[in-house]
Amino acid sequence: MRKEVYSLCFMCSVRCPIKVTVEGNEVKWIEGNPHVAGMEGSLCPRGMAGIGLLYDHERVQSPMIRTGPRGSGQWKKVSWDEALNFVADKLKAIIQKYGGHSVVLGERTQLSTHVSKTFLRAIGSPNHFTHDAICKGSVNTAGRSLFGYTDAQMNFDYGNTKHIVMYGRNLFEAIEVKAVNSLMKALENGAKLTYIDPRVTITATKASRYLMIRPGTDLALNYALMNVILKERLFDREFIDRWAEGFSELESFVQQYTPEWAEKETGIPAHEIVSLARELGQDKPSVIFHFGYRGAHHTNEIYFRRSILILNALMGTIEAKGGLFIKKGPGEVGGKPARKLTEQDLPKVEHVRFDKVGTKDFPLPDPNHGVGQILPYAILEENPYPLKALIAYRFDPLMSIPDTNQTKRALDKLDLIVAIDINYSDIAWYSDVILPESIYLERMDSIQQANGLKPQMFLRQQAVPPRYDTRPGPIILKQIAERLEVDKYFPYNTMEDLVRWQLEGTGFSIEDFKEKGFVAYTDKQIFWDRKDGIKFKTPSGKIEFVSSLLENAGFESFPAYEPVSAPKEGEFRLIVGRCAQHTHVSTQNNPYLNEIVPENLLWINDKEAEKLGIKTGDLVEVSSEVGSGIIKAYVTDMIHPESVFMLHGFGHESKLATRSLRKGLNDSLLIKNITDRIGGSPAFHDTFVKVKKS
Ligand SMILES: Nc1nc2c(c(=O)[nH]1)N[C@H]1C(S)=C(S)[C@@H](COP(=O)(O)OP(=O)(O)OC[C@H]3O[C@@H](n4cnc5c(=O)[nH]c(N)nc54)[C@H](O)[C@@H]3O)O[C@H]1N2
Ligand SMILES: Nc1nc2c(c(=O)[nH]1)N[C@H]1C(S)=C(S)[C@@H](COP(=O)(O)OP(=O)(O)OC[C@H]3O[C@@H](n4cnc5c(=O)[nH]c(N)nc54)[C@H](O)[C@@H]3O)O[C@H]1N2
Ligand code: SF4
Ligand SMILES: [Mo]
Repeated sequence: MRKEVYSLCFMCSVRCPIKVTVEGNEVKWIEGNPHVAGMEGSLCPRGMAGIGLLYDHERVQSPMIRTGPRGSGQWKKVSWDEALNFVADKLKAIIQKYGGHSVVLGERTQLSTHVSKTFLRAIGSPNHFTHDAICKGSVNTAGRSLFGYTDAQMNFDYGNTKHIVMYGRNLFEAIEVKAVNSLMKALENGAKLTYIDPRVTITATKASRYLMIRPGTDLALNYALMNVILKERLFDREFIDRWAEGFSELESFVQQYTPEWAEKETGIPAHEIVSLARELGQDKPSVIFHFGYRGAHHTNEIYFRRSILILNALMGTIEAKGGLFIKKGPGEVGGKPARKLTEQDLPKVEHVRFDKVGTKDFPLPDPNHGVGQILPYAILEENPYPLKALIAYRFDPLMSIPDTNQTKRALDKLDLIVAIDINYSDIAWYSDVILPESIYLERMDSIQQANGLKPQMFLRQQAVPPRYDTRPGPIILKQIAERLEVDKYFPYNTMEDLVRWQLEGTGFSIEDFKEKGFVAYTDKQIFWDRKDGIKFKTPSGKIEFVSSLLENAGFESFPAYEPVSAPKEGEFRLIVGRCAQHTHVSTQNNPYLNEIVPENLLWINDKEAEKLGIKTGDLVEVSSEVGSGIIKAYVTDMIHPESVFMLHGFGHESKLATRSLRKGLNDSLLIKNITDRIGGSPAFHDTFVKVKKS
């Protein structure tokens, strides 16, 4: 029998709504949910490769317990009872001896993150962290410092924009399907795209203006744009008068940063900066300066992300058609959101977090997410206290935290590593126990509260039964909790029970999701009134150019610009990023995606390559202060001479993932683990490397 199941893709975290065609227990086809505006049936390459994941015999098929040394690949296949008892017994002993706070759980934020947070609170640990800071911590902090909202609480009206500026936001390769479709439509209708990157990406090829910036100098460009915008009075005066605090401080600060000054720093001609500012002045307020995620990642990234948001404010884009909007929740229309387990009366935890977020040592990053890249330091230095167990849940610290060698040394100190994964990832390979989760097509998940211009809820509905001996994450965690006798916080036996519990009081039922996969609280788009209705969540209720968040913590709102150092002779600034065919470190072993992009290459500028005698296809050795490795070179004039580039996520070491084993090079082997101590992001692009023919 053929049926259609509406669900949510999870080949990456964007969670596009999908329609899955099922015959018997087989998935025959997956496409974008046609009922959802912006999806138009489309999916990205990874979304299509979900079928490859479902039928992949190289994913983890049953719980496994390691029998040889860590990383030796000696495993015993065990029953769920055996695996769960093993984990619970170890955790019990660790908690008894070192306290609940010695247990850390790190995960990529997902729909059931409320369950893992509850699990940690139940065992008395403050040490839950997500990927958020590692991905974009400083964007989050910048948003809170200016508007009182995190980046996750804002979005862009791509479809109606007249001009979008993206700083290394390589949207047409680092994909969100709805955003891509909407922006393509806007471009077809005449919108402009200004794209800034030291490297010519696919997005650069679709741009109306591409600026090959000197790596790391975007902040200088933005200060010069502000300089012109203020001097030539190109900003939205009415909006600024009504909503901004600290305008005069900003104005006097940027006076020194002229386009001529910025030309020397960025390599972008002064006249280009002036004409860009003037064009944006004409197109405002239907303008977007995308806050981005992974473009320029440096130790002062907080100020770069703030500068992007300040430009949005100056052009009055907030709550304008074709600009930046704050996501609206069900409360806007008198509705109630789905419940979360964390809303229960959970035990208080007394210890500070392992990363010290929320203390005066690290006051500003978002305590809802923590700062994951601090983990290796916390373990190695036993500061603030010894950590003994790590549960890695859909997160691979070995590849996703910079400096793999250091992370490995830290993991070696732990008494227990548990991986809740679907693949033989490098962390699964290095763990003591693997608890395999059913993949997204095989499980129901917690409700997705989708705030936006129209608040909605989506449901990941199970399309087919699990092919192998796997379970949904919230069931796995509940079953460990039972063994630790803290299961009273988990009022469900099945995923359906959990979802029904979440929906209580919302006025919606699980059956309401059958037809289209989502429910809407309203069918009208909600924009707030730009004259009087914007609810900024800063202490002043305004946009804080001079930020109380920063200043109260002892940081300046406008520190003087520090010039970006050029690499020494024979060195390059390493920059990294994504391609359309892979998700981070997850999909390199996918049978379809591996066939299309099997390995990463080192992009190197043609003139620099010539000096080093390097040709495309040559094997080269790349080395930094913290590691080195071999990779094939790709010689091109499409990259700035100061930088070399490689895709993130390759160079896997797990031998049970045979297609991706040792293909390409792991960027985390080379990148130093240093952090923007104000915003929380790792400084991914602050490592210099030497390159030579191997
Ligand atoms: N296909 C695919 N799509 C994804 C993901 C995925 O893994 N695969 N992941 C999702 C996630 S979690 C994220 S965070 C986003 C990431 O989205 P993006 O941040 O758009 O993605 P990256 O590929 O990391 O792009 C970084 C770009 O910044 C450029 N860059 C490096 N240094 C500088 C600089 O100094 N200035 C400027 N202006 N640019 C610089 C790099 O050359 C690179 O092109 O993508 C999301 N979408
Ligand atoms: N060196 C370097 N480090 C980076 C980046 C970089 O560019 N370079 N990018 C950063 C960014 S932007 C991000 S967002 C993070 C992402 O960091 P991660 O979350 O670590 O990366 P992912 O590839 O999304 O997924 C990690 C693990 O989840 C598993 N997985 C996939 N689906 C499921 C599932 O349904 N259930 C379970 N239990 N497991 C699943 C995969 O097999 C993989 O082992 O990495 C950051 N770290
Ligand atoms: S962007 Fe692609 S992989 Fe990510 S959820 Fe959407 S379709 Fe799936
Ligand atoms: Mo990310």
